[in-house]
Amino acid sequence: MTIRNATPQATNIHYHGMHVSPKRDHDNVFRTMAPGTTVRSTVTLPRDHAPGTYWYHAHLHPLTEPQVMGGMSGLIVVEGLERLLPRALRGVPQRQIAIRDLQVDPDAPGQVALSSNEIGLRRPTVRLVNGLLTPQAGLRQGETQLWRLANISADVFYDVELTGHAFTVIAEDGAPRWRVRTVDHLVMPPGKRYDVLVTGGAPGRHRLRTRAYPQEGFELLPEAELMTVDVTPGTAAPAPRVPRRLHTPARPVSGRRVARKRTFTFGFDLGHTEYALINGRPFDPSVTNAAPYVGTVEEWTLRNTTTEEHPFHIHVNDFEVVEVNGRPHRADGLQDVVTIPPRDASRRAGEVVIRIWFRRYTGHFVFHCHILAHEDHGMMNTVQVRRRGEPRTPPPGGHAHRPIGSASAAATPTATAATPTATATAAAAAVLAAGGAPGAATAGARETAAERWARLCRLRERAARLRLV
Ligand SMILES: [Cu+2]
Repeated sequence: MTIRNATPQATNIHYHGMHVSPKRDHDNVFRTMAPGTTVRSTVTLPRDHAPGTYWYHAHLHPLTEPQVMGGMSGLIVVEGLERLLPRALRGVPQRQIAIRDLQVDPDAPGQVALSSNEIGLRRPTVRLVNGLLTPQAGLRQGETQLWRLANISADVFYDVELTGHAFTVIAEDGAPRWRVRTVDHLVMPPGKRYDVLVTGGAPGRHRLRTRAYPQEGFELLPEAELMTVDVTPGTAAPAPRVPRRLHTPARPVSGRRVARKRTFTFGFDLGHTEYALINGRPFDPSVTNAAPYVGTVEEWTLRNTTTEEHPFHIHVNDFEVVEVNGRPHRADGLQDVVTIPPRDASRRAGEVVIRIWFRRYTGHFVFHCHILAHEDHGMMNTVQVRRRGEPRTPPPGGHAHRPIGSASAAATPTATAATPTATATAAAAAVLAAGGAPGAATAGARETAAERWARLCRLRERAARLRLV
């Protein structure tokens, strides 16, 4: 792919969920693409790569949240999922449903929040599907479609349902499931994908919507309509039978010998710009936090000492969840995003135990909280997968690490990211850098009247400069 960075900010690209090399010009988030440059990016998929829904997005610390919320993302479909289905379902129509949101400043109509300072975790947010406000889709009664649901939002969870219908989940995070389940709603943390079969039910107007979701640290996320689905009369055929188990290249890892155990504790230290911590420290671009050997399986305990949920995501390799809050968990398949539950009323940390098989690829990559505001404020660590005898080394250089808010705005940019395979949302974005003091609208912080006034002045000044008003 050829990627032209037409924004005034540095950026880069991550291929979320894909089992590909993290080195050189592959899935390398330590790379920095300078403003105005055109670079190449190569992704080579192994033959046994799992088919399903993936996505790409900007991943430059600490600008990931505003760049992803600004729209620098899109879907990637690795073809072949339908080949795992019974013959009758192999040709079903497919639909890509990329869900994200943006914020409009109530005091500056028409202004979209495009920097960390402007994005308010406690502000109302407008939900979009494929970049559109409540688009419309059609389905015939009795007809089955394959829907590729993806939450490509920067920060917020969705609890997705289609009124009067059920979802038959055949893949999660691009990994076909061993066990197929039919459910009436799907909680989707940022970064999560589900490939589902939907069969047209009663004719009439139905709604794809998110139920209200009580995401701690955010305004109560209200119920919101995402898409209108008109079911036209047809044959009231029964939903096609899907085998309860799929033959998937995503192999379980829970039965394999564990070479090493590690614990990572996700916590907050509010009052600092870098308030989101792992094992007591914010992200340090010069430190490799874990260096497992290639080919081994490790068991990681992910602990959460905060009152918020944190969706853990790791690059390059999927994992299997084996335990949640001390109880054994029977996974339906592999995944690349898992929500670590918050601490309980007695302040005992939430806990998820996962097993990861560091297959095939050596090199440096990261794991982090996929609430990108948390990631930008420090909740990220570096992993180096190495061969035996290979030394532990710091992450590759060139990784920008400026405090949030220090970049400067220039002109209205547009970015055109190359489109691997298929794109559901526009990969273009206008991303502006923040001009003011950091942290004004971040988690937990209530803005004072003076801060709010200063922020609005900065916003208006910038809007005037860009001739947006
Ligand atoms: Cu988090």
